[in-house]
Amino acid sequence: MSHLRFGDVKIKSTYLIENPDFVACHKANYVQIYDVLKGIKEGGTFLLNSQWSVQEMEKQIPGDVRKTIYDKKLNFYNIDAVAIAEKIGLGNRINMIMQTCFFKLSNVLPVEQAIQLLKDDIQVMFGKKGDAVVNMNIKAVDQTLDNLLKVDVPESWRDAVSEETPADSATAFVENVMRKINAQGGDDLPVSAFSVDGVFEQGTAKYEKRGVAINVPEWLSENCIQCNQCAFVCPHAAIIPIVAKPEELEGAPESFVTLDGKGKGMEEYRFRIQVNPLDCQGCGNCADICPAKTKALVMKHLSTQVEEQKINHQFSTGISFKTGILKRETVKGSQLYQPLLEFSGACAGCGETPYVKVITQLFGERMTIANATGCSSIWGGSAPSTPYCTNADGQGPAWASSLFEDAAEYGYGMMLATQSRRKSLASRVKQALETGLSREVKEALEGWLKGMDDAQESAKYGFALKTLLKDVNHGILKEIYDEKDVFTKKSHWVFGGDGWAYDIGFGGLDHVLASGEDINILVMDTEVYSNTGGQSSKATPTGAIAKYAASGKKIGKKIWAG
Ligand SMILES: Cc1ncc(C[n+]2csc(CCOP(=O)(O)OP(=O)(O)O)c2C)c(N)n1
Repeated sequence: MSHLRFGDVKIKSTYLIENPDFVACHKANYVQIYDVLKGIKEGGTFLLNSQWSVQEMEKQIPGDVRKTIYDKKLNFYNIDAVAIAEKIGLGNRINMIMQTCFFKLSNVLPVEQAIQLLKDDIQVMFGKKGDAVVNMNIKAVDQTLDNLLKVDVPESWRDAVSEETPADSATAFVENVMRKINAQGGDDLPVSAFSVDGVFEQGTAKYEKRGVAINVPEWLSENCIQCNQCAFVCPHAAIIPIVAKPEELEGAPESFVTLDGKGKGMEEYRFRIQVNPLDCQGCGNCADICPAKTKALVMKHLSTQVEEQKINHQFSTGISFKTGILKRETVKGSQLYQPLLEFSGACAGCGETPYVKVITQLFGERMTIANATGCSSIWGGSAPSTPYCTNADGQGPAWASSLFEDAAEYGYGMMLATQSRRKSLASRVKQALETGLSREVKEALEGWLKGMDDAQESAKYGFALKTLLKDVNHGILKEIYDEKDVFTKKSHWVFGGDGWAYDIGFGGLDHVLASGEDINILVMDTEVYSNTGGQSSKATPTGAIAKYAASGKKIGKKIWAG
């Protein structure tokens, strides 16, 4: 029973389970992140999916969790479901195995009956995918119970204590809000913990370090051809090239192997591909794309990589991004720019995030984004953590989401607002140029006026003006300085999926395209409504079978002309 408070009224709710008899943790490292055993009943059952032996559990399961297992006399079971699934060919699909365990341990049905029902259900669920998939799932059910082990809880767990985790450099928001919400403690936060205007701190996904991948890439330096394609396709910015001057490598960990930079522009630099194992989701796209004759990336179990690469990744964050040495508009060169979309919680292998990531590498420091509802608004702005981040100068995409249907108009409004502010800025600059000015200020103002619609020129003269005018505290030059956030020409973007672009937001999109204004539109055409589970959109091709269009698509895909 829980109590929700509305002013002075207390409403009792009975729908939340606060004292479970049975808890299952399907991702081993969640025992380190969440209070998974909160409220579990004495003598209850705890099922863990892990590859740990009892000795390893001593190291991996936090002391307070081990003590709860001991104190509450829990029936503690472990199964290495991933090992079974991988052996059968199911990859990391462990749901049938975990369901079989649930029915064995929970006693809600006689286990034989439950297993038969599961197998019948497998036919219904996977029949369309063919016999091979059905048989693999049935095999998974059959191989479960022999591998389900009751853990003999050691006496020593009675006195187990959690080690203090060393504080990192996280901000107050991360400590006081984000971590609490992520640990399922959001209900306990007061309203005052949040900002009144709904603004969330940027770049906080990097503090999550979820470690959810089963396998992560290992870089084999000797095979690497330095093409950066692995980084280009990574949906999570969890693998990036490190380009360093030799002096930046002083104090590097021993395993921080680097190569001589290959190709024009790289002569003075050392090169390395750095994997960030705790933010990787294990999709394997990097290893698949690697074009080297003998692959330079191979997927290895997280536990074999994490210790060494965690430290190497940490070290790599101190090395600056080498912008300007390779062409920004190339696959290889773009990857030397900081992704301003890092470590989103998008699904492993997401096909949307790599496109957005590379756009942030090309334009991120001056971008605005109006985002339709859809997957991209979920991985782009899931409270409490935010993957859009800023560079070392504090510049990055300004992102907001209004509604599913109005993203185009919303972005158009952002563009018009900036355009009108810049127009008025230009007239102030003209006015100022008619007054007596120092030579430097005059040159900077003239340069800005001439180049205001050019990204590089407006940034260059804008930077000069910020320096020259920072101490001015009255008059027209102060008014100009106060508009410094629009000195640089913006890159305005509207993001959305095909459900937005072809169906629900099409009218606004058409209107904005017809305006001919300088606004960019990215349609992430996944050919279904991905975020709501796979309904067909007008972009779904004829005959395609989607989750919620089980009998296929009757009419053809809507095509954009021109
Ligand atoms: C007016 C309106 N209708 C329906 C929804 C529910 N809804 C949210 S996202 C979404 C699907 C988005 O699909 P798509 O635009 O293709 O983006 P994707 O998730 O595939 O990236 C729907 C139907 C909504 N938020 N607003």
